[in-house]
Amino acid sequence: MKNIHYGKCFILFLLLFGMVKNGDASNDITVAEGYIKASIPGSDITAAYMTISNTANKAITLQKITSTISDRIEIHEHSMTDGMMRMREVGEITIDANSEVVLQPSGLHLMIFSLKQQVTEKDVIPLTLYFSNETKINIQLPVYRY
Ligand SMILES: [Cu+2]
Repeated sequence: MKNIHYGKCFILFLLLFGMVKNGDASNDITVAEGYIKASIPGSDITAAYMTISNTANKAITLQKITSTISDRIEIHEHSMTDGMMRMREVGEITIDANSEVVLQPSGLHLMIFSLKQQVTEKDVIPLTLYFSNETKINIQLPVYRY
């Protein structure tokens, strides 16, 4: 009877361990609520949004993004200049210690240029995010309609 109990505990331990391992490469960084906007027919650009959380006690910086659908992904920010909504490239995004940064329409976003394929609903798009703590995180983003 006791042995069965321990066996269950061991399986639970394996499951939990597996979940934590999935959260790699950096357990300090998690990405949630990510999605990509479906590309407009005839256009070869789109944007990706997500929430990046940093549970480390130091700031971590997102430095580079790669994907199979594009060789050029930039970090952009929308801002109001002279009453006009403008976009500009920002080299990186710093996520402060124990905080999160939200990438969203009209704010920070990942700009995806020169799409190699039309991005449509039901697609799942892989992105790799490279961080300053020498880790990279692979994510799979759903596509929502523009
Ligand atoms: Cu942009």
